[in-house]
Amino acid sequence: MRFASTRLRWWFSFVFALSVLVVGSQTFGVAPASAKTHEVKMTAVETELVVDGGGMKYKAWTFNGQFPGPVVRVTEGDTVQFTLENPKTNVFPHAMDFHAAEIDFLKNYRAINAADETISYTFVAKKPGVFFYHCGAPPMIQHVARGMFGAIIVDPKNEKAWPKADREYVLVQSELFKNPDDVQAMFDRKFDHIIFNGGIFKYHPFVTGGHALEAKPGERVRIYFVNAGPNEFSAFHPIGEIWDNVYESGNPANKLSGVQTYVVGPGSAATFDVVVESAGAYPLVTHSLTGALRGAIAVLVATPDAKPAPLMPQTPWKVEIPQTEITPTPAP
Ligand SMILES: [Cu+2]
Repeated sequence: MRFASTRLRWWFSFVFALSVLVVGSQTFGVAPASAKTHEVKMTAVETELVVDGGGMKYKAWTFNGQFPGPVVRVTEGDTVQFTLENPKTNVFPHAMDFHAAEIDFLKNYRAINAADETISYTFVAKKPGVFFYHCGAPPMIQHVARGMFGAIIVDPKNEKAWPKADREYVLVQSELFKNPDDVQAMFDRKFDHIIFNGGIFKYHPFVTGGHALEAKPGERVRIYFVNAGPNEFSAFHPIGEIWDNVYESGNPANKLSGVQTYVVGPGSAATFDVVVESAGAYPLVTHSLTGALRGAIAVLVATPDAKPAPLMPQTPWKVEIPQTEITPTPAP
């Protein structure tokens, strides 16, 4: 009961903070042509989340109660004013490391205690792309394995730097260790599952509770792909298709064409464009098959009826906290 009320209180304060952010950015936002400043606040939340359609619970450590954390989206040249809070309802120290930032690690990425401590820092997102963010509190391998990570998209300032996407998704790959306290298993790479967006076969339509990612035939589908690790490499491949373009770290300047499989190491990211030629099913997998067959299959279904979808679609098993995207997409 205490847990429920704490959580409720946290949730209301989060919704309030978010509405202030959203309203603030709409009311006081500067002209679209110039760089913006985004206030991004996150709260470390140690909580229990469901990670498969059978209701399996996992003692996750999260940003904002989400596994992965919220997608942060800014434009190249924008400033991010970031604050992390570690409420006293938690037990462990936590921290935040943004791979999109170029700032002093010692000063900014230090861990803060579960005593309502906060840490704030500011960075300019100078390079476009898709970047990993994660908790760096020791042991970092455990904080990453338990879910303290997410994606930040830095859209290129020049929209014409690459083709316009018709549809966009974010996929974050990670390893799931059944016993979240077994740090030795993490060092020994004894993972039980490889998952996308915090769920085992979350986007596999043949699995209970799973729901495919959708697109219309002929659409350019852009996948912002992050590999959280903590240890395994991803060999990202679209079964039945070929990546039209792959952009290393999501930077339009790093363009590859006609790629079957592209390796994304732990702590790295890339942006994948696929134009689905015809209606059908196209499983997106890590072709490291021990990972695919233990959870890392996301089926992209091309159908003329495909509806608009959020960047990180949620499935029926994830109902307690709706997904949020912390920073609104900048106006064109
Ligand atoms: Cu942490």
